[in-house]
Amino acid sequence: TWSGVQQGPPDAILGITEAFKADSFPEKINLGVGAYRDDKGKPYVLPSVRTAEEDVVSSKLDKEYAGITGVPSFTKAAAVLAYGADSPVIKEDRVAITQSISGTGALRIGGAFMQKFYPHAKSIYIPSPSWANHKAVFSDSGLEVKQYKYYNKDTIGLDFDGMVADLKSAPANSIVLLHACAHNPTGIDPTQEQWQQLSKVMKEKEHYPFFDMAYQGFASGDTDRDAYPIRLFIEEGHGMVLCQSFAKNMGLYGERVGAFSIVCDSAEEKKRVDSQIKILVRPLYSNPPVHGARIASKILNDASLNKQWLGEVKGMADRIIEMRALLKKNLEDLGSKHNWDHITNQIGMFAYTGLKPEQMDKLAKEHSVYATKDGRISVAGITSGNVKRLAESIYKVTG
Ligand code: PLP
Ligand code: TYF
Repeated sequence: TWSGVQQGPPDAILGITEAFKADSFPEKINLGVGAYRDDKGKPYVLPSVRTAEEDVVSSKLDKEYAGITGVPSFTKAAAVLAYGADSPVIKEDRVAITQSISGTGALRIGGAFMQKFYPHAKSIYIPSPSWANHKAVFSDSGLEVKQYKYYNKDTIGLDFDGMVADLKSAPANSIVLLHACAHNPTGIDPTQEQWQQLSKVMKEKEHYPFFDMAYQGFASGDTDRDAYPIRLFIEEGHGMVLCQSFAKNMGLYGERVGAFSIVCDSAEEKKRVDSQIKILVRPLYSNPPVHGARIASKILNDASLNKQWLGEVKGMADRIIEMRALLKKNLEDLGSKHNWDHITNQIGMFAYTGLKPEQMDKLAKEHSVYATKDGRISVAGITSGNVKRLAESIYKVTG
């Protein structure tokens, strides 16, 4: 039956973990997948998550199904975290929101909703480059995926003029995917002034913002500051859809906790939109899992746990910033002639090193340092114990 099924390529990011596991060198370094590690290189379960989880378990709640849109105390708090407690969209009760299978599931519901209901041409523009899964998720949703300029390889920075020009030349009413903060893979975000300009261009062209916020808190260490573009666009009167992930900022990766929301014009419109989200979700997976959402709900709704969690998010962001500085310093101390300012200018979990695919190959083959071919390294995988050997390896392959 399946003799016609061709061998497919492995996931470009998750495949790296396989290569890493197969390497027997004891000092091997995995900078592939974007998952936070502590300074010992170990996965990190946030203490606030441990406490919330113990609380959830000891409450001995039943295991009944959640509603189609998930755990209400979670989604309500997730919306507040993103839009802000004082946001008019919260006060006027016009955000339709559903729990989702983490950020990816939110993107997939969003793709399906736009494909079914967006009244204009169903093209979505994503940045070049973007998270590799974006293209797959949106084309599987039946949207036409196009790209706008984002990265300037000469400056290893943002191609802001190219981005604006592409948004201006896209047909009016296009859907535009924007990384709210900590752009993956480049680690390069627009400044607040640039966001203001982007909002104006999007307004002029009547483009529809599709925000992906997978790293709220990871860029600056402050969840409110990282939500700046969301809140600015709301203030400027944009409608939007928003995908949230709690994989990174709560370290709930495998629990798959996320939310998808749509900002509507009124509470009445929200009700109608909400009914259609339910109709979309039902045949996809019926209803989402409850355990992770209960943990997240506890953290978001309990004042003292919330405060603790915000401190832990900042702790993760700060450790990453420290590793960026250490990597740059080690490269300079080795006498590298290259400019490594971008390592510390970039933000979030990833650094886009500017290394070529051949150099990345050498890093893996000759130095047992694993990361994606595009030169992206997950800074969260750097520790005070491996940064020196990492810098030496990068120095050797870049000269
Ligand atoms: N969006 C971006 C930009 C990401 O980097 C990721 C991966 O972490 C996701 C969405 C979704 O991740 P998850 O489905 O694990 O929440
Ligand atoms: O970019 C990353 O490394 C994260 C994690 O199919 C990830 O976003 C990578 C690939 C994938 C799922 C998650």
